[in-house]
Amino acid sequence: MINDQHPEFFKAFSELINQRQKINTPILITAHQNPDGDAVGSALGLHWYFKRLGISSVVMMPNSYPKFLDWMPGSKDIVIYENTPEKGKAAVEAAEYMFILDYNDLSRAGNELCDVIGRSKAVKFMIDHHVAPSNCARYIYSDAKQPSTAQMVMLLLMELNSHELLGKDGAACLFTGIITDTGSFRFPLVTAETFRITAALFDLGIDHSAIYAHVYDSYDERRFRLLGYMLAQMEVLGDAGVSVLYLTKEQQQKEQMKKGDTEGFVNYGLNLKGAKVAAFFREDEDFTRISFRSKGQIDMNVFARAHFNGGGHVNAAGGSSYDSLQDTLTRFKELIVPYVQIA
Ligand SMILES: [Mn+2]
Repeated sequence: MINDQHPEFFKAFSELINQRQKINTPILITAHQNPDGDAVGSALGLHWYFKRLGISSVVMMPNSYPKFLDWMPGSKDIVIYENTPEKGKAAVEAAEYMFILDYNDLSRAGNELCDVIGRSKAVKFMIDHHVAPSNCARYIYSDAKQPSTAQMVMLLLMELNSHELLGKDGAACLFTGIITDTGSFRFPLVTAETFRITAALFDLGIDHSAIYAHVYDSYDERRFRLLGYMLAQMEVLGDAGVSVLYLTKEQQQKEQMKKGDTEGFVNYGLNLKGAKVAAFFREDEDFTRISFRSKGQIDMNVFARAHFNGGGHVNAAGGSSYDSLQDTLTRFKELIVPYVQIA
């Protein structure tokens, strides 16, 4: 129960909604940079809940979300800070209450917005499932054992016996967060509880097949071609169970790659029989973005923090490198083989 494990958070959240008449400005709901299905889903889910309680709220993301999420109810009204910084700043400055969803350190809101949020006097509530939360919120509900922030939002509302207020729209948003952060219920952190809360979302009338089609059957041709390059040049460190995936800058330019096109590409590496670790390197203008995935106990959060300026979860982390793509790949291969062996 959240009331037992995070009593301060639970009490403050309960008071907030019980005394909602006293809130004078829209509650600001924020999530991390490069928002994914869980960031957008948990934020919009909470937004729908507030709406049906008569609480006005604004959802703001540091930059735009991937196109496969633009069907989500309420997504059109999301403030994208990068596109409209003045509007974003005004929303932060006006807010008396702010939610920090699916991130646990202000740096994850991006260079500019993190300062703006840092200066805000709003009372901040954090709901997040990443490891090692910083002390950037007044009330913190942080649990790295939870498979998604959307699940945490649902648990909170269920404990308050008020999740039915989500309605079909809010439920669809939370369901999207759950499936995208769990690889459709297959990642290790999924528990019976995940299925119980998902059942409660079904009871609210979600059309799960339609949601799956929106999220997974949304590739355009460009994405297939990029995927083709990446798979054709996959390197396998067979003995170590590591698959190395990458796309060069030239390949991305040739296909006029757009943001979000390579979302989920790293997961293909784990489809290889015997693979324990997959890494995907995307060469950018002056650096390389890296995604790490692993199975079992191999801790990619620790690995990414130690070697590639990143972090995340045990089985899913990210990082970056300012060396050339080739040097980065070489360095990764040298580091990962002994790392897998000792794990
Ligand atoms: Mn998440």
